[in-house]
Amino acid sequence: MARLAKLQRMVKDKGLDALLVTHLPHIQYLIGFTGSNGMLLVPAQGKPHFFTDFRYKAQVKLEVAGAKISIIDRDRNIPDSFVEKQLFSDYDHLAFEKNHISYSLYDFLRTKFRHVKLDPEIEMVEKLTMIKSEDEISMIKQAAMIGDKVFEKVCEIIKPGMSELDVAAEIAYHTRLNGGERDAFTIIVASGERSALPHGTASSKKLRKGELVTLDFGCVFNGFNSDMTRTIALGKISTELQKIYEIVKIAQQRAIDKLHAGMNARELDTIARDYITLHGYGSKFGHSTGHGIGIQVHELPTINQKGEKYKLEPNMVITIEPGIYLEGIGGVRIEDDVVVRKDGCEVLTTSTKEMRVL
Ligand SMILES: [Mn+2]
Repeated sequence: MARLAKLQRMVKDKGLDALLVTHLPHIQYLIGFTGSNGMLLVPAQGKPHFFTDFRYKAQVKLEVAGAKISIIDRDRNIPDSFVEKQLFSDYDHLAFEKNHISYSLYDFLRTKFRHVKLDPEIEMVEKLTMIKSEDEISMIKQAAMIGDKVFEKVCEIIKPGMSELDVAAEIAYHTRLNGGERDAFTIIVASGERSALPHGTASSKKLRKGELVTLDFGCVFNGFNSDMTRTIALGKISTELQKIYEIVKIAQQRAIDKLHAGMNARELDTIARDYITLHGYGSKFGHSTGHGIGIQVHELPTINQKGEKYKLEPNMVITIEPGIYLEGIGGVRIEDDVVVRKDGCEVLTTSTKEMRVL
């Protein structure tokens, strides 16, 4: 309820009549609904109104709190009911989630409610979710603990001859056994040359001795995500791969050591990036140092060179995940989830970052 009240205050402060929330993770965050179809109208004043369909008639009674509920019959759809109920008849300004609306819905609103000014909102619920409560942090912490257990287990299982898909299947299986509701995203298992692909989802390629294997995975626990990456070695690896491993490990640790509330996201990115650049691999680290994490795997703030506008505040949860990728050779990435604290940070991912040679 506190979340909805905060959002309603934001809607009011912006001089809007209401915000139409169409992004399902935002709807879950605001009222608890976990289904796959729904829209939530959050007015500046009065009770929020949630719309879904018949499939969720019983489920909403169990899940949804803080909103009036309308179940739409099978022959109609949610936007039609906005017209039938004349929902926006006394509105001047209706905001919508710019990054989470279909063109057809936008066009429908525009043509059916010509008297209403439609305001594209980019980062309204996003800003609300950026700062976590201690309860929310404990969910992410438990999701991260599941990740650590899965990593331990998978290290016992991994061996040359298995395919990347075999490893991904073990990660998914042990995630469930340890209480993860689902994978946070498509599991990345990238071995050998494929470890130079920052987002190399598992393939049928078989693992071989002398290769690095990057495992990047996460899970959802009570609606909150974790995200971790470890790169392991199968037997003896080349001197160059050992070298980039050490550089990434130190760059990642330096960012953790220097992180504290009050700095901005760009400064944090610079700490990891400068170390990698100093050692000659700046051009091989082509992605952000990290991102916010919570009800979604990727949230605000984004930790990169454009992050000056994001001051890091206590109780933000972010990832720190620098990497080096050498095309045709291999790559390394190491990622932890951390909570920004006043004088430093709390690292939620506890698996060792010393190179594991299996
Ligand atoms: Mn990540």
